Amino acid sequence: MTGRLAGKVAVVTGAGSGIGRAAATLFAREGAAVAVVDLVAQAADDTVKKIAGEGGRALAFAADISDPEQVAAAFSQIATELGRLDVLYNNAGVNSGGSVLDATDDDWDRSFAVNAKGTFLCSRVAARSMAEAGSGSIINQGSVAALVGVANFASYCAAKGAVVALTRSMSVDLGPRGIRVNVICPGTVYTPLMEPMLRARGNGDMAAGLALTVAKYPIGRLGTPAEIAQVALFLASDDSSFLTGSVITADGGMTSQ
Ligand code: 1HS
Repeated sequence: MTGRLAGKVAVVTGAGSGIGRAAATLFAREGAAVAVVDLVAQAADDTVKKIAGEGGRALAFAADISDPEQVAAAFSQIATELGRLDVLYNNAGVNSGGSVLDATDDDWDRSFAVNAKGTFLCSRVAARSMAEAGSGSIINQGSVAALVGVANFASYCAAKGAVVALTRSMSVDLGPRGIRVNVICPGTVYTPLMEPMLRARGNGDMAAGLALTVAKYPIGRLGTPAEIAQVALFLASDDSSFLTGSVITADGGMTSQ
C-alpha cells in the first residue's frame, strides 16, 4: 500500500460489484475510509466485508441514487459516520438496450434517471460538503458510448454523453472552490452488468457476443474492473492535481480507430 488516499474519506456508488467494488477495495488499500453505496444492501455489505478482511475501513449504505430522498439520507448518514468527504466516485449506472427504433420510454427514463440524474444528485450533495472544506475530487463514470455511437444503445449513449457534459460544467463551477471533476470513459469491462448486452449482441450466444465485442478493441481483450479502478485512484489522488474537466478514455484503443 502506498497510502495515496491516506486520511481521506471516499464515497463509491455502485460499489456492490464490478468496477465499483474494485475501486472501493483499492481506495481502502490506499488508506481511505470508504462509504460503499449500492442499490442492493447485501452487495454493499459484501464489499465492506471484503475490505474489512483486508484490514481496511468501510461502511455500507443502501440507496437508489436516482431517488433524491435516498441520496440525501445516505449522504447525511455518511457525514455522521465518517465526518468528511474528500472523494466521490459516481460509478453507479445502468445499461439499457435498444436503438431509437425500438427503445422504450422506460429505457430512456431509467437510463437518464440513474446514469445522468443519479450522478447529478450525488455530485450536488457531495460538492456542497467539499466546498465547505475547499477541496475534493469528483470522478464521474462515463463510457466510450458517450464518445462514439454504439449500436442498440441509444439511451445509454445519450445519458453517458450527458455525464461527460455535466463533468465539464461542474469543473468550471467547482474549480474556484478547490474541487476537481473528471470523467472516466471505460470501454467494455467484463462484469455481470454487461452480460445482457453481450448475449443480445450474439443473438442469445454469449460467446459470439463476446467475440464480436472484443473485435472492436485493438488491444485484443476487454478491460477488467481493477484496471478502471486504477484510473479512478489516479483521479482521486493528488497525483492528478492539475486535472479537472478531463475526459479519460480507458478503452483498449476502441475509440482511437
Ligand atoms: C458498457 C460500457 O460503458 C461500454 S459501452 C459498449 C461499448 S462496446 O464495447 O460494446 O462497443
